[in-house]
Amino acid sequence: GQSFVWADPFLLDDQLTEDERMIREAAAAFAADKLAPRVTDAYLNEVADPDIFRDMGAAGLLGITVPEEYGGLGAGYVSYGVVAREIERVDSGYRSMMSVQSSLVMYPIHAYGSEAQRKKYLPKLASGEWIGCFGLTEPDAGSDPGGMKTRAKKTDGGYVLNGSKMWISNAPMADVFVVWAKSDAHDGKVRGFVLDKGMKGLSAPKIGGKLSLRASVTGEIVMDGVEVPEDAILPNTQGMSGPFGCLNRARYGISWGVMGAAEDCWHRSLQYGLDRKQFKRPLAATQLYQKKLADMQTEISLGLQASLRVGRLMDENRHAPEMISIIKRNNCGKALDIARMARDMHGGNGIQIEYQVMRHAQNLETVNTYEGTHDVHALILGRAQTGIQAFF
Ligand code: TGC
Ligand code: FAD
Repeated sequence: GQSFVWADPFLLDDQLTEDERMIREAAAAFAADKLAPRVTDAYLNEVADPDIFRDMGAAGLLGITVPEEYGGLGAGYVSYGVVAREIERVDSGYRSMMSVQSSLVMYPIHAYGSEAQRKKYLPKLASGEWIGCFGLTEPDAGSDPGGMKTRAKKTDGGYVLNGSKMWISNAPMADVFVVWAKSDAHDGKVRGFVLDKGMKGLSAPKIGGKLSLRASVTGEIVMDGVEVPEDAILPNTQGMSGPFGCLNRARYGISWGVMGAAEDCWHRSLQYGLDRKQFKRPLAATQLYQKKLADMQTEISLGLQASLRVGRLMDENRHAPEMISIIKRNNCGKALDIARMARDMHGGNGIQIEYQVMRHAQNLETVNTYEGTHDVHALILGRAQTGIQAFF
């Protein structure tokens, strides 16, 4: 037999390789040392610290799946997943900073870029010296990014870009902008471009007033006749499969990340229920409280197991986007439910920053929405079963 490990019911740790366990432990130590001490202040004051990229880079946490020759770790998708889980255990905004840099900026430059682009950008993105952002969403094109208005017009020496992107993580502090535009020279097909900070006509104003993901900065990208040279285009992708290929990786990482945030809520609720007495006994001695703890444990262990399975399939190149829709949708929805439940279980204290659970709940509202909303992933899965697209 095997005694039951309440915090790891299906012995997930046992299913990791030695290397994956080491990477997870390193990420957990980093999160506890470098991220946890910063998060309360960052969240309350809505400040994103660019030094976090340098710190993550020094700890080897940026571009986990990018080959070592470009500054990455050359590890697999399970390693990337366990890192996302440990970082998001502290804050979804910190995981956002990491996943945009790794999956949405380094991945496309590696997968779709020229050798010169890889050499120019990847090492500095891996070290965190440069910060990257990914511009797909626009004010009038969110769930339907194919409806984007940004245009690239061919000129003699390159392209001119016009348009604006909305809700872009890291944009106000970014050095490198991966943006997607319809190109007149390619029958209006979507192409990717890598822009550098300081280009004429390029700006990235911050979006203020967020009540969610306050430790991560979000902005617009405004492109007002930005002239880019020919070598700014990502040569090896055309059409929407380019940006979607990046989203697959980021969504997969999110499925692990949100389980980390949910675990933090679960463990805090358990401790709170053991410490807090009402009606002369601990809250944790009541049936309702225990049922909630059981629900949290169940959903988290099932969610992590599913993410691990998809990660293994990704490492074998046997994944389909719909698998990723299942785990992104389910794990985000379940994590949000768990965080809201944790807020409730903490009573009045649950609204205080020092108990942290409401911060997670607020963050998870965004995570349930970005990278394809909960309902958009349902429609992807509905289409895969029925053969009928129900988007419009
Ligand atoms: P559809 O007709 O389905 O496909 C168009 C083309 O794209 C290909 N494709 C994919 N390729 C790879 N992976 C996927 N997951 C793919 N999904 C589609 C498809 O094969 C086709 O290729 P081709 O060559 O035949 O043209 O496209 P559609 O326009 O009808 O799409 C519908 C829908 C809903 C699936 C899609 O638009 C969608 O996923 N919408 C959600 C948008 C979204 O997720 N935006 C995310 C923005 S980035 C972000 O939020 C970052 S936050 C990160 C952080 O801070 O952590
Ligand atoms: P909409 O598409 O307008 O959706 C509004 C509502 O309508 C949702 O409930 C949705 O599910 C529903 N809906 C939409 N279409 C349908 C349909 N066909 N049938 C039924 N219901 C439907 N984007 C980037 O490109 N890069 C980033 O780095 C980035 N970071 C982000 C950071 C934050 C903090 C936030 C909030 C967003 C970020 N996004 C980013 C944008 C994000 O991906 C979009 O917000 C998301 O895709 C949803 O688009 P939307 O906000 O326009 O909502």
